[in-house]
Amino acid sequence: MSEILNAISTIIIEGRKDDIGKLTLDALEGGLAAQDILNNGLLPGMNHVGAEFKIGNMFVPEVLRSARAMQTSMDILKPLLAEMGAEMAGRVLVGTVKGDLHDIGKNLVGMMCEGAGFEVKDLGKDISPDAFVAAVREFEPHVLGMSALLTTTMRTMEYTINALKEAGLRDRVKIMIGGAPVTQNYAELVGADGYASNAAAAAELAKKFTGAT
Ligand code: B12
Repeated sequence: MSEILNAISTIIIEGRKDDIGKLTLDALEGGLAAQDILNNGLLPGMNHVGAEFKIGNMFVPEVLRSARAMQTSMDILKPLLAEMGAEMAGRVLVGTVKGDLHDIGKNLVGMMCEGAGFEVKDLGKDISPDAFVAAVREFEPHVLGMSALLTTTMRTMEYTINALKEAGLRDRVKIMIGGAPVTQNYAELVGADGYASNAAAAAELAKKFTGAT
């Protein structure tokens, strides 16, 4: 890996948002392709962050810093990637269910999926089943991720899945769910395709669903 790609990975791991923009531009000016910067600079950095987070060596504020640095670089690269028709890993739609205002974990899931190369649309929080259905119809995601942090709102995941069934859209999207009260058993009970306990595992699950590696 070239020196500058190594430096980009390091800056992502260290979450240095103010330095990553200049380095990304330097790499482009030095002749590196946007796809190369994404695959061999940003993603290895973010993969490292995900792995460290999973084993408890990095914590939420650090992951958020890394994700923001990643976002800064992606803002520069995205138009170039789109121009070159670079293959994204797929589309992921995320949102926190109706009645629930907790969005920190959901934001992390979105950022980690973006870090894994997905195009992510974040609907925000307090999202009704109908709004999820409308967004699935419009955005046509490969994966829908629903988050709930309250035992009182987790039932809404089931209602949303039912609404997708009624709209005839259920089979067009893989559904993963998560949040503190959610479990693998619950995912099976409500007919989701999977559950992940943290953002890194969520990105891995999305990759598994779409066959991206
Ligand atoms: C921060 C917080 C708040 C903040 C939320 C700010 C925000 N912007 O999100 C505020 C202050 C607004 C808040 C409000 C309330 N809260 Co609150 N809150 C928390 C707290 C302390 C941390 C949650 C958090 O962000 N954790 C950090 C993130 C990174 O972890 P996470 O959300 O679990 O997400 C990870 C995984 O779960 C997973 N994941 C998450 N989403 C998804 C989605 C998918 C698809 C996948 C695959 C994975 C995944 O990956 C994430 C990253 O690794 C928890 C306590 C706790 N320890 O969880 C209580 C907690 C969730 N809140 C609780 C309560 C009761 C409330 C209130 C009702 C309090 C009140 N009386 O007003 C209100 C409800 C408001 C509402 N309608 O939603 C209770 C819930 C109890 C229950 N059994 O339902 C908790 C557990 C606290 C407690 N012990 O009592 N809260």
